Amino acid sequence: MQRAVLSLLTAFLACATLIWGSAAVVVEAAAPASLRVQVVGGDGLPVRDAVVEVHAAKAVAGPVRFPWKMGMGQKNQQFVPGTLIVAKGSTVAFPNLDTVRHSIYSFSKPARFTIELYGRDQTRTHSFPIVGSVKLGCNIHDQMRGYIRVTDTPFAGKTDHNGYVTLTGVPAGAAKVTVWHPQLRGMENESTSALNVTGAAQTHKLKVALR
Ligand SMILES: [Cu+2]
Repeated sequence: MQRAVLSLLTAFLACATLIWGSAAVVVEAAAPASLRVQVVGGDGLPVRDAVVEVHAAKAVAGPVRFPWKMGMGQKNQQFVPGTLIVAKGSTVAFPNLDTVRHSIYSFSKPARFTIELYGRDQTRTHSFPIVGSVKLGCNIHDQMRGYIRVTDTPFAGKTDHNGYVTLTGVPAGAAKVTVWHPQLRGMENESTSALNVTGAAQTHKLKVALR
C-alpha cells in the first residue's frame, strides 16, 4: 500500500516537473524584450533625467499608460519630480506641498498656460493634449524649473544617475529613438536616431551634445 502511494507520488512529481518545465520555457519565450539605453554627453559622462522615447515601426494598440503618478508637486521651492513623462491627453495634478504660495506658467508651444498663485495643500490641474516638451516656471520663485514631456509612445522613460533607462516590451524591428533633455543642443532640445530592436535583451549607447 505504502509502495503504491510512493510510486503514485513519484509519477505525480515527474509529471508536475514536466509541466512546470515546459511552462517555464513558454514564459521565457513570450517575455518581452528589454531595451536598455544609456545616454552620455560629448565628454562620455552619463546624462541623468534625459527622456528616452522609442517609436516602433509597428504601432502599439490601446492607450498609453505609465506606472508613475501624473503629478508634479512643489516642495522646498522646487518642482518635484523636475522632469515628468506623461501620455498625450493626460491631466497632471500640481499639488503645493510648501507653506508658501506658488504660481505656474509655461510659454512652451505644446501648452501655453498660467495658473494663478495658490497655497499650501491646494492642488491645481492642467491637461496636455499636444506632444512635446513643456517648461514650467513660477512667477514668485525664479529658480523653479519643471519639465513635462508629453509623449504618444508607451516606450518612454527617464535616465537614472548613470544615464540608463530600461524600456520593456519594445517590438522587434526598425525603430526611432528620441532623446530629450533641457540642455541638449538641437531643435526642441531633441536628438533622434534610427535603432534596430533585436527582440533580445540589448543595450544601446547614445551620445548627445549638451550646451
Ligand atoms: Cu513658487
